[in-house]
Amino acid sequence: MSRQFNKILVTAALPYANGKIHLGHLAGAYLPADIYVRYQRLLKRDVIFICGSDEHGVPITITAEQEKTTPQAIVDRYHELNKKAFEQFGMSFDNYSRTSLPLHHDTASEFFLKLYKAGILKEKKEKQLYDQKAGMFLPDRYVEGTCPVCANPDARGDQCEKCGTFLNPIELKNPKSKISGETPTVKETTHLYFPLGDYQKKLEEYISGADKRDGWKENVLQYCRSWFKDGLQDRAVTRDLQWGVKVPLENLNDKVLYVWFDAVLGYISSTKELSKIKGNPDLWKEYWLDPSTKYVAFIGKDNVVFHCIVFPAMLMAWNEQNDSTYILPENVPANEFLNFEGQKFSKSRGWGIDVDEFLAEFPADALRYTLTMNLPESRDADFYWKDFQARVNNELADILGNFVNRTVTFLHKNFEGKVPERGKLNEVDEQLISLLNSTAKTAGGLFEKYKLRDATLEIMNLARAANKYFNDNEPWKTLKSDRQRCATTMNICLHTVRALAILFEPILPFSVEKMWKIMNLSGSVHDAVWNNAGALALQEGSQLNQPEILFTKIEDEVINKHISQLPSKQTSDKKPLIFKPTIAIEDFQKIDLRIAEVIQAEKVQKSDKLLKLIVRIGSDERQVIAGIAQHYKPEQLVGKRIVVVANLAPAKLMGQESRGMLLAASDDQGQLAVLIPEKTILDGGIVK
Ligand code: B3M
Ligand code: ZN
Repeated sequence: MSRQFNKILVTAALPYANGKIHLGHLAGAYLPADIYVRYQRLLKRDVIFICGSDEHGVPITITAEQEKTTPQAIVDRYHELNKKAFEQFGMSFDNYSRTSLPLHHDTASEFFLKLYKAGILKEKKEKQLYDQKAGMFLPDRYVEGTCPVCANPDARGDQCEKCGTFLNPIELKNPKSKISGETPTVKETTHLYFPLGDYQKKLEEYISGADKRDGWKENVLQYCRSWFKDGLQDRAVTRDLQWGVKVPLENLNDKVLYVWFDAVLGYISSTKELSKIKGNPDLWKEYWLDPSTKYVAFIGKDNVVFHCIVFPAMLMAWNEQNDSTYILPENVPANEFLNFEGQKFSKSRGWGIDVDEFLAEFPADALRYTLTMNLPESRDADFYWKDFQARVNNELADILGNFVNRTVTFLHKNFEGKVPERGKLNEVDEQLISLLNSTAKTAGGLFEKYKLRDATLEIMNLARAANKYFNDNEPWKTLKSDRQRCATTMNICLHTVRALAILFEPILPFSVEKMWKIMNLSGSVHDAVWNNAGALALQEGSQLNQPEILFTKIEDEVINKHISQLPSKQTSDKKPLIFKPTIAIEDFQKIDLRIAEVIQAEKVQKSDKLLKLIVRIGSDERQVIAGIAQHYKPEQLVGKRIVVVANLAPAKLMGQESRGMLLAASDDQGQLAVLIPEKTILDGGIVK
């Protein structure tokens, strides 16, 4: 049973002000949120819609370094660009704030301090790589070096892509900072941790609560359950960076809050900003601190853990302090991903299209409709150019646009452009009128359950039914044979245009304004009443405006041009390989590759990656440590003849001597296979 709520608070994920919004972002979180909010407004519910730019985090500082500018300049640029793109797309945020504002910094500091003073945050020391030149600690993927396991020279700080081993940056050999190219040093640092594990039980109750389950998406629930199964761990909430919300503690004031810790609080500070703008600074409390408010957080699936686990736990921790109580998300209707022409959006590969670029060429409503009909509500979905063209031409133009146009044109031609008088209704008239009302009900129910695509299909089906009604009633014939019947038919057609304008408002906010204007109705369609969509409310005899084209069809050439401009799929399927510099045959001949027989194998204690092998190479027996424990059990290797680099300088791994290295092949799917000669070659045999 869902509860009764007085107010609705809707947030949409705060996009990083580090790049432009693309269609995938829109389909993931923003369009669904906007449709939902617009629908709630038409129901005359008290709803606020909150968003803003997420302006902290390492990627922003990296971009600034690359472009030789300041983080502030980067976020200023993208905040403006994204804000404008959202406006063009028709996003109806009540406030679009920024996390670099002092109001946000104050809000985040206050929140942090409350948890700190309550003794919730734990201090821990750890060793991290430090870039002297850049003056900063290096988060995992900002270090590269040689893999300690397979000697891949291009291993990333968090993982070696070659052998698949998960690494701690500290383990890398020859580490290099990706920022300065310098060799980092190891430095001890102190961070504060949020004890997420302490909240696991409460979070599990929260996620599985009966009233919460109603309407929660199965994919979101499953994601949470898998986190619970793995067990929640402490999470560092501070970072050694300059850019961000300064840690408000004297001994740690050279650090900032972890970007996710402050970003989720950005929803609260954005609401505070809105309250100030409205001249009622305490207004935000009526939403965030009132249990009769329903809070719905729209996000894409990659943000689930932060919204369903981390943020609720932070709010629970605050609420334990008993002076004010934040509401938790009542639902987090996260969408899956939208792909583009069958592949993931990728900036580096030029795959996909940014919103501003798209809207420079096509109207927002065409995009809104196409995305709505392809929302990745329960599984990944795709944007295809051909589908876009078909949706615009065959649905928006041929069904909706055509119905509005033929109705209004007919009235101008035959009824002086006035709302005709409605006479006695027949059964078919009654049927259409009842469909206006039932569509409002059905589609509304679907919007309420976040089934936005199905809701929109219902509304488009009403437009289909309206065209059929027009055809079946043949007003061009009754015009001569029974003018009163013709007037009645056209009166109902016009009421259907009105109903469609209201029902499509959440999806097509620009086009419905035109429809409203064509009908010469007073007020704004955005202030219409959803439950009134089917009412026979038009004033008979009132004057209509001239029709205008609602949707322009898209020509094949236009679409084909876009398709032909896509980077070729073959090359983009596989990322280009970068080979090492050419070497002379003499260089290769320095390597003494030999067949070796594995005579013993066991795991290296306290390591889940390393195996200790005793191999025989002719008369020589030696120990080789190999980072393959995640791919082979020791017993699978005993008796196998493998290939070993026999003249590699001895090395120590986890305190174990290794004389030589075995050869293995791996791919980017995480597969690894030890090389074994295709027929029996005795140990000691030369490989060349
Ligand atoms: N900026 C990540 C993203 O844009 C992050 C969301 C913050 S929501 C508080 O996907
Ligand atoms: Zn490796």
